[in-house]
Amino acid sequence: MNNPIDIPHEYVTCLDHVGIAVPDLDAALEFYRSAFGWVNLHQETNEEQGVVEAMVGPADHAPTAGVIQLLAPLNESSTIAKFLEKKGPGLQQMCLRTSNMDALCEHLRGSGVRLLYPEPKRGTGGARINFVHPKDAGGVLLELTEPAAD
Ligand code: MC0
Repeated sequence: MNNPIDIPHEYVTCLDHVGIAVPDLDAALEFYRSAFGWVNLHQETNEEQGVVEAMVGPADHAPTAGVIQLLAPLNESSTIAKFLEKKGPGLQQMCLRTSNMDALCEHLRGSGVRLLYPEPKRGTGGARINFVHPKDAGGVLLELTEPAAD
């Protein structure tokens, strides 16, 4: 890939999470609890994204260890409702964490990679998020997240 500005490896710090579309959040939480002993680390509703989400992992998970994000639709027009209708439950996205969203987005756009939003939107815990179009990321919906400072 063309690399017009001198970044990115130090700005992309870890795999933040993989996102799984689920029709029933409680049932999915129970599966990860009973199968693996993983717990609900964080749950919130994101109206703009049309989801109820739960981050699931080991109770003592390290801050840079990737977790699983369970995504249930908030309503019928939700992206997740459409995904469930078209593809059924399963892996919907993978998310990389960045320490500099603006520089990363500039780099990607400069490389011809399509981002879904002109400006980052609000994600989990007040993070700034954007997405690489799946057609430009090998068929994977690739989320980028810059966690909130606190
Ligand atoms: C669609 N495609 C996918 C895909 N969704 N490929 C891989 N993974 C996915 N999740 C493929 C389709 O199969 C199709 O390929 C092509 O992309 C275009 O699909 P489409 O049917 O025209 O488009 P839509 O309407 O399905 O929209 C796809 C798009 C949408 C990625 C634009 O899902 C979107 O805006 N996603 C970003 C927001 C989001 O996912 N929010 C929920 C998570 P073919 O070959 O058939 O042409 S919220 C979240 O994650 C927040 C809370 C957070 O973590 O902080």
